[in-house]
Amino acid sequence: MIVVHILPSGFGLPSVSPFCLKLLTWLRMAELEHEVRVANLRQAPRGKVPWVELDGEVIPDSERIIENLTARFDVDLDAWLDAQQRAQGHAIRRMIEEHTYFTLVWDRWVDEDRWRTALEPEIRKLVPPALAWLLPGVIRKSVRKQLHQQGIARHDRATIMAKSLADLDTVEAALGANSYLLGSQPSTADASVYSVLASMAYGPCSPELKARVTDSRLGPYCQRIRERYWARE
Ligand SMILES: N[C@@H](CCC(=O)N[C@@H](CS)C(=O)NCC(=O)O)C(=O)O
Repeated sequence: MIVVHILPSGFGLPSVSPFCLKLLTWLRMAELEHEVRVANLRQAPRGKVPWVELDGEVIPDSERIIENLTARFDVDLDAWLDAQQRAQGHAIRRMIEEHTYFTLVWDRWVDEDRWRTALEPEIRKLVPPALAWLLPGVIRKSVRKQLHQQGIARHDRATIMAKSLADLDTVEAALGANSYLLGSQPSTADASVYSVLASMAYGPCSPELKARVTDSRLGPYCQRIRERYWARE
């Protein structure tokens, strides 16, 4: 059995972590049975979620996990793609995971509105009650530091929003009139794109980013994936 270690559900999402939502969505796309466990981050093999255990092996990193499971269970969601589609999927996935994701994290953790109305109250629920006055602020400080090191937090809010919106414009243009990112069927790139777009559309998010997803072709795209894979949630 594949055992998946993830951050818990929250904000109306199956996991508060986009990378966990990506993996969970991919597992549903691939129809692979799995058991979900709420992770203890101190046990995370690379200090990050998600990770999986399979036949005594511990595999970190959503991309490595998907490559590994694809080979092991012979379920290649991308078998129908030609080389050009693969390249497009890869480029968009990297943009979403290595850039758009960080604008979302900034929006959740640093923007005062989101912090006060959504993040701090949610984290208070997840930490031991005796430390609820302390831990949210400590975790926020550590996330701010990570975002500064990554680079995104060195910009002002307007610049971060513009950068995020430019990525969403790119995803919408790439999607065109397709049902899924690369055509009429889902592929691995959809799991990744969905995880960040759904986090914006259904979770706490700046109004301008949320509207950019919900009030465009990206809105029905998210709904299509949600209805197909998450209707039984
Ligand atoms: N490249 C990794 C990224 C995973 C990642 O950044 N996970 C975040 C949650 S969305 C995390 O574990 N953050 C905790 C931390 O950095 O302390 C993957 O694809 O799994």
